[in-house]
Amino acid sequence: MSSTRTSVAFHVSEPVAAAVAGGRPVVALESTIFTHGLPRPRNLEVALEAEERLRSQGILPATIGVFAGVPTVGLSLEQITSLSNDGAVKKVSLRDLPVVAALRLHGGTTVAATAFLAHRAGIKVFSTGGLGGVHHGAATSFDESADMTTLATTPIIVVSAGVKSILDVAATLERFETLNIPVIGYKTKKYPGFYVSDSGFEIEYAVNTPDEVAAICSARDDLHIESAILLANPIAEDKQFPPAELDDILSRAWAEAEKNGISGKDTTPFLLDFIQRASNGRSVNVNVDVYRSNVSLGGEVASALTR
Ligand code: PSU
Ligand code: MN
Repeated sequence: MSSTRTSVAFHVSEPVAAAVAGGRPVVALESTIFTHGLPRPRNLEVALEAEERLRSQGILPATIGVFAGVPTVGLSLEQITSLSNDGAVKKVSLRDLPVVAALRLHGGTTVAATAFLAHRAGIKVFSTGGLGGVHHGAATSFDESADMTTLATTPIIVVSAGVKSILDVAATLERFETLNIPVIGYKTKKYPGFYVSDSGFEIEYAVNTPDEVAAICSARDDLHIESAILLANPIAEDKQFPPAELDDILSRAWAEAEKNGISGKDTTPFLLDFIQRASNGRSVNVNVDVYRSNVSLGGEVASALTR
């Protein structure tokens, strides 16, 4: 009575599979950013604009998420639209993938789950906004993002604007070091702080061209090193969120999270939402600018990798 298992663990769209097989440039995009990170209806606009931006650079976008239980690399326009409008969609990190798959749920994939699926599909570059990292108070709460541990074992390039100052940036950089995850600044040795161009922490290396990033990637692969390469791309100073104002909003955000007993996977969305409301939506504009720039740079790196 044995039945053959015809189901595959995940679905790669036809165009993405063809581009990967043909060595053409593809950039992976996550879905938590539009399911849990940005307010409606802006979330959908941003998700679609990111895809369009890549297409105009001659790069194939592969937005990744879980649709009706199917981890999907290369969500369709309809699928992205429906995930953007669905309030019940789960925030899916790597540990959640088998659960939402079996229960046939919708999910927005975090950096961890997206990187995992992108790599499995053969994609080499992934652009996001900000990475998860070590939360303040992690020494007692143990709240550090699975983004970090997953990236330690996932050989991909991740373009981000660093980690938000909602996190403990110093502790996060220490963890990247422990986990053998290199952090490379794009045209800077100042680690960016997502909303702000400088988090106040120095990193060791800077590169000035996508070709240098591609060379680092090849060297990693030649060495069979399995960790991700983090390319940190700062927002331009004239577009950043006013740093002093951000500090003030952040202290209120932490206090509010504590007061409301927010923990676990709810913490990051709660803090982001607080910042959006406290800044009257201005943080969203910065968030979108940061993301646009990371998407474009991801496209340039993906092109460099095909040269
Ligand atoms: N940073 C952002 N916006 C986001 C996230 C991070 O600027 O939407 C999301 C990403 O998907 C990231 C996740 O992987 O939050 C991290 O959540 P946690 O801290 O629960 O691991
Ligand atoms: Mn967490």
